[in-house]
Amino acid sequence: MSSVTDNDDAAPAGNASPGTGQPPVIRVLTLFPEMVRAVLATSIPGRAERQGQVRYEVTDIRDFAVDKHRTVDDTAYGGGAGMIMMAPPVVEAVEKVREREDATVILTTPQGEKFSEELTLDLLADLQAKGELILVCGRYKGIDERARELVVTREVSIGDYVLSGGELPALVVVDAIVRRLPGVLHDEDSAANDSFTADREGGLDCAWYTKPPVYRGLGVPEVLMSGHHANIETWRRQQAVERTQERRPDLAPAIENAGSREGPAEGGGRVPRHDRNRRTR
Ligand code: 6GU
Repeated sequence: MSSVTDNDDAAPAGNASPGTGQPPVIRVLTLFPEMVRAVLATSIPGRAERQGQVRYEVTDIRDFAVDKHRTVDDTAYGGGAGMIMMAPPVVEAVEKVREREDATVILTTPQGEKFSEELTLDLLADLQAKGELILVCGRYKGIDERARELVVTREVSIGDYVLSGGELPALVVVDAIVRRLPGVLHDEDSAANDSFTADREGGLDCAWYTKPPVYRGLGVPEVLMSGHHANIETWRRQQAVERTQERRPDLAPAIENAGSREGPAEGGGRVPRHDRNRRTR
């Protein structure tokens, strides 16, 4: 196991584990450690570790195989296609890396509870309270049920489709949590009004524009060029509400009244859809 970034010169920055002065640790157990390390060393998750706001420990489950061939999976008792992750390497690995008996141990599996903003904040609070969070990357066919019984405390899925392994889901979960640690995001990463946040009433974000002012004949909504901050804010809120109602009516109840607090802004109106490939429903 090892940290994924060189953080020798990093000072702990306000995200210390309770009582230790050390940043909280996220431990990822996987059969593909290089894949996991590469992603966690990149972009905001990598910067967070280099800044001393979190630490990652990636463990190769194969190191805990119990035979000389380093076997970690086998066929299912009772028959059927597909390999099952054996219980011993998973259980031994978790017990070896776990620092707290009560650490949350998440297994990524299509049979888990669906990942969400709410679960992100729940796991963030857990990481901050315990200073430790453990993710076990499952395999498609799954892991021996006894490993779940013995060491897994929570199972998470990132949606109703099947992936080849639990590594990408684990990385999704880690990214979502780490970007919410205090101080990890800078102003330029501005996230207060991201989709699903309180600022967006749990709905989607609005459309955004930057230079150039005209691209291939397409302009920018006039209100955004007006310098009138109140009107811009109203337009953006209205836009976010319309977008949510159109694309995610399942989220719309959350923002039912959000758009009607103020009247429509001057120069407002819908953003035209420029995606020629989008099919109409
Ligand atoms: Cl957590 N694992 C796998 N293998 N596939 C998934 C998933 C997890 N979530 C959605 N699809």
